[in-house]
Amino acid sequence: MTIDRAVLYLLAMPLVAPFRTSFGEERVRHALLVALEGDGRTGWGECVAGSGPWYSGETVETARHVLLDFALPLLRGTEIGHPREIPGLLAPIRGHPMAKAALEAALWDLHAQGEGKPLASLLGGTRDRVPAGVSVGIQPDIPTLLARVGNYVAEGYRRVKLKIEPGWDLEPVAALRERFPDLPLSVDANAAYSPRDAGHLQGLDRFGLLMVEQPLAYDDLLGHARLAEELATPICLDESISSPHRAWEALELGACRIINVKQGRVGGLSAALEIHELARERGVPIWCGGMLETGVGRALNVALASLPGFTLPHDISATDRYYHEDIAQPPFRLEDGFIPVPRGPGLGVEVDLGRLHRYAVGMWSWHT
Ligand code: OSB
Ligand code: MG
Repeated sequence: MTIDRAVLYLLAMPLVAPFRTSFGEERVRHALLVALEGDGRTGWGECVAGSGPWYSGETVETARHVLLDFALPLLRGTEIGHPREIPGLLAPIRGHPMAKAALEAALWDLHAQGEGKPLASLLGGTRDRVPAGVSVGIQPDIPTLLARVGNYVAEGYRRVKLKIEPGWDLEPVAALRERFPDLPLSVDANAAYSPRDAGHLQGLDRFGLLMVEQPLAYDDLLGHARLAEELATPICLDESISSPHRAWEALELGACRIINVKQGRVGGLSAALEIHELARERGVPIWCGGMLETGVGRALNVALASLPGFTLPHDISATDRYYHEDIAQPPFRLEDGFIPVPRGPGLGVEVDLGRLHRYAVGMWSWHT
């Protein structure tokens, strides 16, 4: 494969409902899409960076800058045999994992289309559907929370993850547990607590949660290892796992028992596959996280989640949980609490160019 042209699209996609986490509220998801043209085909990748540097240091604007001014020029005129070569080719760029991952993703789509195979089978996927969980933002009050979760449960979601922060933790979890005694339930703090909160977090132990996700700061592996000794609830790390090496360190330290895998956060699909291997060798359960992706990013997540080491329900929900109208077709739908893995070549979804242009608030073209 050689890349002839790249087009970057910045989309502003209105969410069906505001999504609030401990780091802020989002009403419109800004998504940076990468379209790579080569060998007469177009491959699509979605950058999972957000509009501000809250979840990670990257933003859609830093990603656009790094892609156009540094990453794409590194690939100029290069014959790429396989998308696994991308991390090596982009290695001169320090950091910016989400920007790099978007480029690698588009190359995987191009490669899979060229082979005429679904991305899932090229990655080594073994499932034809993946269990769907739903991530529930911080709600204005407990009745609203119970109503919202009640709807998701009725739709068939197999696990509910509640966003928590100081002031919105033990009470909403107790209310959910009381209303839904057998529901697989987890919580995600997005780094909102400090090591001094260990005693308070022990209050979560009586609710039989699957896990508590990222209670402490993104760069505090040792703090998580110490907290793990105080908690019965397993710790899952998200923000802290920025690479396969960091995953290894976290497991060696005992900082987590479960890993939330997001290919964007770890620098691409190749890195995500390495973490999958590591987790399998060690018998560590992993699952696929989400970043409110459009159907382009979700198609890739579904493909990744079809690998055998992904053993827990994912933050992969149906399209209508995020958007009234998605730029990718067909929408992802829940079937008995699962999302079917697309069967078509590449990502297995089509980008609707009319919708793409309707939601685009910026567009940049790059030529070799
Ligand atoms: O921490 O997992 C997170 C969304 C944006 C940023 C961080 C996170 C999330 C989610 C959404 O929880 C999960 C989804 O896409 O369904
Ligand atoms: Mg998280």
